[in-house]
Amino acid sequence: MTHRIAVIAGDGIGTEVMPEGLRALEAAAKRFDIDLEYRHFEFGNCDYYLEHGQMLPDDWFDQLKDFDALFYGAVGWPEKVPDHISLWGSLLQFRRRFDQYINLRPCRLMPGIKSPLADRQSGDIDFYVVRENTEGEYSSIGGKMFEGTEREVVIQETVMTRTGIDRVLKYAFDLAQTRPRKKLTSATKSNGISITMPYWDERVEEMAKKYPEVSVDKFHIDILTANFVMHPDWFDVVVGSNLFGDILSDLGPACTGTIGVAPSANINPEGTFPSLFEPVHGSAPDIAGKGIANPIGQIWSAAMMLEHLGHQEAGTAIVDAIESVLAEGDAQTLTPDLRGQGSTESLGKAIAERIAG
Ligand code: GGG
Repeated sequence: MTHRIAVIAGDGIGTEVMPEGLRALEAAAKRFDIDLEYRHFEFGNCDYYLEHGQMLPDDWFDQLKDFDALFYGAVGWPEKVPDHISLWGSLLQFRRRFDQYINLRPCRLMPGIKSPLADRQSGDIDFYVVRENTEGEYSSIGGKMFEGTEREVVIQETVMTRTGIDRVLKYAFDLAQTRPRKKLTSATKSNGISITMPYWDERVEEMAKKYPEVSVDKFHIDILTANFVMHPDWFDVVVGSNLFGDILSDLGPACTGTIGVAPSANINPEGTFPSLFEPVHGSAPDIAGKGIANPIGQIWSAAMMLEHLGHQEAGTAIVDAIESVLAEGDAQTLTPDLRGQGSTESLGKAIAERIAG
């Protein structure tokens, strides 16, 4: 069976880490005899916007909907296009139109990486952030009034639906149930945000009744972020709204030493539409073009994609290869965010060689 992968590198370091993601995929495909077919798309980046006045062509949905997965790099180049236009014009369209309502973001302290938190060893931090991915604070409902005057007003609504909350909670509880600790933490701010967040809490309580083996903690987002830094070992599966999940899934990897290693899967669990796999990091214009971006977030996302496509063994082999190269800690191979003097390519090649076995 051939898996058809749509490849969209996007902007900035997305174009630099993508070749290393593909190199890792190729190595895994060869070793495990997996048939992958790629098609590269030149849209979904800010240069495309400058040429066409939009991030995607009108028929993007039809062009992409029959692929088995989308492999994505990063989006955004604020000097060319305001960030909210590039994001809403590309990535958020994919998430919404392909109903990728789960954003799954593993957070693990890898061997050989020094956590900025004192006394943390590999194995101490190992949890998932499950982020609601199609509604919540990321809503396009709102508007402006009296623009350009002193009475200027801007309003943007948060949208939470019972369906939207229940389906992300179900995914998170199911995941927690498969984990040894069976622990779920829910992030809200129900004291200050007095309608949507208490509603989320109610849905958590309702869902928890179906999962008696899962222990449930609820935290307000402010103290939860503090606890990510002070007690990252407390967490197992953390579920939150679109915005809170986004923040937690940057903070979590930062606690593990570098956001450069963090992967993500934007999943349509029903398989009606393709799911999308991308590093958590953005396009990082400050280091783009230097060849020093860490490719591990992209490579680990490739592992998640293979697992999603049914190739668990190949996904595990990629993660093992990442861990082995990190544990070795060769400064000539590792990128500067890992305290090395290597490049995107040197790190990507080392991992691909290890995957090949
Ligand atoms: N590779 C992911 C990426 O480019 N992220 C840019 C970003 O700002 N994303 C916001 C989000 O995930 O909601």
